[in-house]
Amino acid sequence: MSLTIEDIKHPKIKAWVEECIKMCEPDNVVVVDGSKEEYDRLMKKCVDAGLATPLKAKENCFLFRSLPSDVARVESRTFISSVKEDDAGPTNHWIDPKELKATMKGLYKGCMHGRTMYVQAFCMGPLGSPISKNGVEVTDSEYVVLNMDIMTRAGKKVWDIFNADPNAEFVPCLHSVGKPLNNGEKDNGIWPCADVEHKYISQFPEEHLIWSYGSGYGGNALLGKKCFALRIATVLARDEGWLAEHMLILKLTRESDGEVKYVTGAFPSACGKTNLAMLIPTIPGWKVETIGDDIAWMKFGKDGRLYAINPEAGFFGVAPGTSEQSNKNALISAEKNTIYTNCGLTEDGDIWWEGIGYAPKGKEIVDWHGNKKPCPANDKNPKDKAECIAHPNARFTAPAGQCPCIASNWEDPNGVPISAILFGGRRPSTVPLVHQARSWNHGVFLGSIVGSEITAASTINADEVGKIRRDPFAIIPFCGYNMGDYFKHWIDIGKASTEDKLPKIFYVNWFRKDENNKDLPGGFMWPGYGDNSRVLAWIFDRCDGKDNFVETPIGFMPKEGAINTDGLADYYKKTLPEILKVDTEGWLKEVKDIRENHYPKFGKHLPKELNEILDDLEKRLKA
Ligand code: OXD
Ligand code: MN
Repeated sequence: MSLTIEDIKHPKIKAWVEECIKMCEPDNVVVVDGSKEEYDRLMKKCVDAGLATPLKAKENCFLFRSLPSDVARVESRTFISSVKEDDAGPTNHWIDPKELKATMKGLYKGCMHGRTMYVQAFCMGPLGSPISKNGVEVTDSEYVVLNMDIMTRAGKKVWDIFNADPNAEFVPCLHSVGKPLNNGEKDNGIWPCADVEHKYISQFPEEHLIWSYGSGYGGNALLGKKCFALRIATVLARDEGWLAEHMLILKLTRESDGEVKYVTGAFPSACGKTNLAMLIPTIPGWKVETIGDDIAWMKFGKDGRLYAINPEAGFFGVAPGTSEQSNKNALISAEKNTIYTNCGLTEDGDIWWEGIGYAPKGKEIVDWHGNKKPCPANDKNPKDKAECIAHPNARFTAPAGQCPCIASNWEDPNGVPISAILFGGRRPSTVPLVHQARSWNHGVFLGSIVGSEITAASTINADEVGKIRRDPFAIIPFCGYNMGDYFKHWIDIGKASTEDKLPKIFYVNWFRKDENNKDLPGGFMWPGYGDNSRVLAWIFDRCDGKDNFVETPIGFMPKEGAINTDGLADYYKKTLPEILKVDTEGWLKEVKDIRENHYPKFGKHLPKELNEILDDLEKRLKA
């Protein structure tokens, strides 16, 4: 039975929804119940409006195409609107909340004319978990409701929580695509959104409030994800003494004795976070299962250990590059009940993208703009990005429960105890395959220096090539407050427990290159993907304190023979010693870059502990 506004009993939610109705002036209001019947009805509405195409080749799967102006998160239009500018810090865009609210109220006024307003209650995290948090998204986009239905626990079960407790906390999330339909106008198959200069993705950290306007895409619009589970949650975590992180969570089992360890990992975009979370080990005797692929919320248990939950219920994965070889488990996860966005459409009604592992069948294919093109002969990226069949940020939204390697306890309300935290980026030089921090604070230092080297492929500015684009803790676009204070929060978390109970911290680098070695596929000195299990096995043993390491100036590293190389191609066996040694000269340059270019950005907010570790590292490298 569908819900109506009368079914909302929670006084604060009711009052806030009424305010939204008054401001946005929708034609109708629907309270989302989360039923299958409702999902099917909203999807049919999208199909009838020409916004979605059912995929003949995949059960209950649909393809959406957005406008070229609305294909990704828009960091330049994302605001941390704290009362004081200093609280947003040097890495966030800031507008005074009074000014931003006045501007956005002007845009919201009447913005839902001709549209239905959906009121969707959702829970981030397993229902009933003490770590989970609830929100309500008000939106005029069916696409958002459908995606949020996959990505969160949404609907009646969450309304029941609110109706049972009039004081239950919630994060209000207001969203509009910013495209009112006046005088009977229709979308007519055109993705609704506003011009870039009218897009606003706003977080008001003091009020734990989210206002998003003008974009219908991903992290801009599915407000439970980046806006709530990271930007607002980092603020909640700081204030309440826990961690909200841009991290995958995996379960690692040593099959010989069934011993299990849980590992989280933070990597900047395009470093294979989803692939690592769903890895298929190449070494026998090890099993990797997935708890989450993007976000981890970690809280201390009574035993002083950090316990993590995945606040999400689905994967919003990047499609291009996902293949049987790179991530078979992701492909299987998205075989049914999945929403695809900006992928190619084949003649037999299936999706296709560059890097899928095969050329499309048939003569013609429809690209992400909706134009017919001759089928490419292979799945390689064309030289000109404009020729791509799928947009490079094309996505699949798939229920996490469909993943063949989802851990049976992925929804444990108590979370899973974390033994290791990994950091990493794309570093073609200097940073070895793996090294372990000497202490929690040293680990915080490693998190604070995460970054990827800028390559000719990622910039049009030749002067930038070779420089490091730092993305500390891979959370720069998602931290809801001053990053210097965020570092301090991590240092404080270390003080709340003891080193033996805290997770061990590691820095990994799958991306060392030697362009001159023609044996190496792509010039990469390490195969990555399933072979990363070799490094995970070493990390597992390190967490048990096994004598498998040597001390070096940069931390603990595998001693000779400690990384399992059985079955590894000879050319990788040959390059392994090179990526397992300390490049003293490279690290001294790193120290200089951190001291001169990176840390000064955080001014007085940078905790002194990080400068001390930096000085200590330099001393050790020069000793
Ligand atoms: C994502 C991102 O979409 O990190 O997960 O941008
Ligand atoms: Mn992410």
